[in-house]
Amino acid sequence: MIKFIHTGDIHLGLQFRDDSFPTDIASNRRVELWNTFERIVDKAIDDKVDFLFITGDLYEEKYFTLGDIKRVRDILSQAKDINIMIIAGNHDPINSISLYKKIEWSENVNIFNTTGIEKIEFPEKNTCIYGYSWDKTECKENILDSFEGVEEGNINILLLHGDIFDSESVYLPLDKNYLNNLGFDYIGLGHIHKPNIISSKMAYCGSPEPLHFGEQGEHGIIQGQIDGQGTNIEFIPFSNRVFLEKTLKIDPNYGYVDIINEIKNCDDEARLNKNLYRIKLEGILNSELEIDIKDMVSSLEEYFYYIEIIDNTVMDYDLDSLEKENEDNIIGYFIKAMKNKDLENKVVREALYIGLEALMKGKVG
Ligand SMILES: [Mn+2]
Repeated sequence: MIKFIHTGDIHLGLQFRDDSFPTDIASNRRVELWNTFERIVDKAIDDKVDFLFITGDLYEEKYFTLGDIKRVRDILSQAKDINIMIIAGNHDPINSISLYKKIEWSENVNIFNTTGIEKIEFPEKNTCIYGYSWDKTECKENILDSFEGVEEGNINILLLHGDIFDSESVYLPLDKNYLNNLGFDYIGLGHIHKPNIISSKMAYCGSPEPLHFGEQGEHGIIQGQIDGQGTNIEFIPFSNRVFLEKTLKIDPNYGYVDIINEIKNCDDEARLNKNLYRIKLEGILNSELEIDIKDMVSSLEEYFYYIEIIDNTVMDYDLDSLEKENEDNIIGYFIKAMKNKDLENKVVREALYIGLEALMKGKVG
């Protein structure tokens, strides 16, 4: 029987500069990547697992320093009884100039480092681990072409950093059914940041800490066990924070305070203080309300660890006077035309507001 933890796509060193984050949130996030990486290694030690798999993109080559890779080495060396198996991904490819090659690793760390699939054997555990490391930032080769198959009687595990969802991907396209039929007891995948259990024997671990609003919901690690009965894998939420996007529907009866309250009540207090929120406001705004999104964010900041607001609302209009004021221009014609449709119909009414919004902006601009 063997026990393992599967992680990957940690992206240590990521700067979070592309996001709208203020510097304190960005630097916290960088620290949190390191802390979560350490927590994963600590969990592997506490759970006395046999293997820790890291399936690519452990770090961001672009930003990583020799000091950083030594820090990785020191963290991993503490798990001296755990076989740590690392494949390189497209963000941390292993080649002659790679940081992976600049230092001496402790004996428990195994970094896959040949072209093609490499096999590392653990006879005392009756286990063979196969892996493929990237040596460049794009890869379309069929690396499994020359694969000769697994040895029956062993526990066989394959580690790959690639894409099973897009056969045209330049990030190592993989065929799920083909992989399934290779006879592995577990295939640990990296590259896709959303955790995804593909089958009882194959999973994307996902990034343990989500990296931006494109990576919403729970993130964590895969924990597994393989014995005579077969393979058992489970996703364990492990991230310090999650990214959440919420859409709030505003109607013309809402005042400023109503909107603020609605946003404050979008989740419970403890979660607001912990997670990162993107609030999208939609619907029709009372024409007397003047919303300054910056002010609104400032007044909400004490309730949120991080909040950003996207305003997609449209203004409510006094249609009759607006029509009168614009009888001879396109705004007036548009209102007249829309009034001939059913304005009680929600879709028609929204189309009217969106159209008016665009026309009024054109008028002002
Ligand atoms: Mn990645």
